[in-house]
Amino acid sequence: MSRKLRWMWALLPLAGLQAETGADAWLRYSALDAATARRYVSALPATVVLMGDSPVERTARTELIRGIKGMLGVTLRVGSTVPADGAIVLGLEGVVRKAAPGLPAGAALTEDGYALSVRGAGGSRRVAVLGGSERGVLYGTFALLRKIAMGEPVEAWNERSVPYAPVRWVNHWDNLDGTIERGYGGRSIFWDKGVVREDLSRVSEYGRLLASLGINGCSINNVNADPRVLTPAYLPQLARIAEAFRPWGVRVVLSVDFGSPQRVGGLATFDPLDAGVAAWWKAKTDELYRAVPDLAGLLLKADSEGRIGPSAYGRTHADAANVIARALKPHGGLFFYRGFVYDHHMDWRNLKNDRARAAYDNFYRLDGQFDDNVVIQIKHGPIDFQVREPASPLFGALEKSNQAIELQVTQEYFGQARQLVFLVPMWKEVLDFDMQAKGAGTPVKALAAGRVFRRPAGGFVGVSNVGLDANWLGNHLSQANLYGFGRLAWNPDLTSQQIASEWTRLTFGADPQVAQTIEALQLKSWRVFENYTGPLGLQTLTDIVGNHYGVSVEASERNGWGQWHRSDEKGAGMDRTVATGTGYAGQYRPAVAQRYEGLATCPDELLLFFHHVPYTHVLHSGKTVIQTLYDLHYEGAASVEGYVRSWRALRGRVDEQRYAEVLAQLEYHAGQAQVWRDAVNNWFRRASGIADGKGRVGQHPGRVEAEAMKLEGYVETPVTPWEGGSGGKGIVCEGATCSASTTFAGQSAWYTLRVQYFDQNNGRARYRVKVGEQVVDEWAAGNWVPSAKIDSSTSTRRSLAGIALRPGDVIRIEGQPEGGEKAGLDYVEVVAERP
Ligand code: GCV
Repeated sequence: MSRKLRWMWALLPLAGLQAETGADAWLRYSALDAATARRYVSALPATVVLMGDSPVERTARTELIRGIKGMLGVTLRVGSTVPADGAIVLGLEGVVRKAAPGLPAGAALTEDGYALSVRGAGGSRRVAVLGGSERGVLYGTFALLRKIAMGEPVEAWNERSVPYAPVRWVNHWDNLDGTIERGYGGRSIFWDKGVVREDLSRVSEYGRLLASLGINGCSINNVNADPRVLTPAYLPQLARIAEAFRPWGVRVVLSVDFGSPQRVGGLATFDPLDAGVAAWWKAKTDELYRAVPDLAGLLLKADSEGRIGPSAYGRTHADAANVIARALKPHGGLFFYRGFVYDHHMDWRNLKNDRARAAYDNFYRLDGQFDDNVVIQIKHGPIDFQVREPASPLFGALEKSNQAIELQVTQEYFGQARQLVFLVPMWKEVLDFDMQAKGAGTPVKALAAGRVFRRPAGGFVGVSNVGLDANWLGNHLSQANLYGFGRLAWNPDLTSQQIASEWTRLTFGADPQVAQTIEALQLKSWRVFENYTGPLGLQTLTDIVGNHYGVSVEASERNGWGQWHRSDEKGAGMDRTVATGTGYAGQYRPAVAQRYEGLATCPDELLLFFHHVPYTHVLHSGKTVIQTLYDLHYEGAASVEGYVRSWRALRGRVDEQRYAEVLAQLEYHAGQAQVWRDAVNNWFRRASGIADGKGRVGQHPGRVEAEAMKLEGYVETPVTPWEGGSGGKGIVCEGATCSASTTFAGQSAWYTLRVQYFDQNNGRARYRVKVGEQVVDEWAAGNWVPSAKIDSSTSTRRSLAGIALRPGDVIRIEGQPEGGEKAGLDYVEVVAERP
């Protein structure tokens, strides 16, 4: 950027940016600056002509008018024939070519693809948006609008774009009562109190967001499915959702319960090989299609995490899949069978047991037995959306079955939308990973899309779980994950940088400082998160049997769920080698297997996923495992502190509402990263008995433990697990109000005061901080985190900058419990401010 431009941006008014709720996400169509808008207006025809009349095509025209009005401030005229003085023409490729001859030739567009063509100049310019299907017309229109928002000159718009894969779906884990399993953006947009919501306007707005990315299918209920959705009372309700989505080209998908023939069908069995069961699925599917003629398909989670499945009758997954797929076949529907099948009662004492093996072991022998409209939906890694997993070996193993990759947009193991984690770089690593399934050159994306073994169906499924909250996902920056999923599903060759940059510009505008800052934050956030939550392939060291949020290093051990990392006093990591371990590494094709099998060839970032090594093992980096764990946790937490500083510099450049909401989120995030840093480091310090070479772990200058303060009414309490609290302990208030005081003994200067307290979700305790007699801060602990306990999940930081302290000052924290929340405290930290 030129110096002059930088200077002009610096002059931007610091006020006047309108508050935004985030509801429009990346489709804000906010006004471009006057000069750019003028340039577009004079380069574009004033009329739009739609050569077609389907609901989806009409949506395209309405969207074009809306976008141009918002960004350029002019209203396109609606024409019915192509006028001599030029027009923007929308329609199916064949239809437009006939009506407006002279368009450049190109290979026929495959379904859902689009082409943009710009001919002529000035007033008689013709811009054509051609679709391979009605949806293609809509996708091309969104692409055109994106180009305007990105500032691309009209002359450069010529392009042809076809989706990489036919399946570009999202899944929702919404329950009929309106709650969402692993949803962090509020209640369901589809369901409320056991029925489909009366007001489906949010579904239609969601359809718009999905269509703008080229997403063409959406499952509307939890894979932990309630069988009632297949009863007659629900059919007209499902039809209403389909109706809300239809103008956006999004087709409904339904999750089903495998026991339905018995549970709601009144049969004595749900055995997939029983003729009566097959007939039931056929009749039920026919009934579904009468209600929703464009239903895209059905989805099933079977024999997993307590869901019933074909194992009840000793049948195979192929038997189960085919019986439903055959019922769908005459309607053109697809049947998605989840590869997420594993035993959650595994014996942890058996060192050969390994949950990571499960998907491959369950499915690879059945390759060739699934009907052509069955798709095996495979999570991107072998475990369950952990912070780093290798690509699932099942992608490279299935040659005669359709497959789709399942990516999780909702941040279940990634700070649950309370923390900033842009998942696209992680997904890219998996999608681009070469499984060597047919020699080199078979990346996961090509396998999932059915391109390697020429399968008729396949593609990308994202677990989205958006909710009714204005910003859909629980925070503004998490929207980039939904955007990124959709863009990758259309074109997995896009880079993380391209996606981050597009999303930022569309969502926050063209100010270069805003763009650079947000892009940089997004792009590094996954690795930063990995650094403080589970580096070197340990997986996410979270409360695996509980809320999947806070840190709990041992929660995954010694239970049947099989997410073991087997860290003990001697070393860490799961031995998954063929030679001495569970044999999981051998599920990959030989070239990949060898790389993971060898200690010397296994990449550091997955070392502890594949090998159990002593803490003193030296990595490729030259550092020991233990020192790397310590260092990465400090680096990670420090990076998140940096997020706050970077964001603060955007004050006045982002509208006040989003600025304040993101700032609050990042400040909270910085506190959580510190909790993780200390917990994981203290745990490994205790387990290994090896001190931090840099002397930081367990040393916290300026920190005063709450239990060491002068307490009035407060009593000491253990924190469980111990590593979640500083010193393993905290204090809780057993009376109406309590206080904890300490006398400052440092030098007179300006300080930041950090109060680490416990903000549970079962009350709204009040806190007040005094220095001497002066109240310097007070707040109510009303934050929502998924825990009602004094633990690492609820441990929250309040930072108070610019406090002048003198030796002898008494710092006093007063707590007032409310509900079940006992105004818990962990420590106070006094941090000198840099002059
Ligand atoms: C819908 C993980 C999640 C569950 C989820 C399951 C699945 O185990 O924690 O909430 O259930 O995956 O993908 O089926």
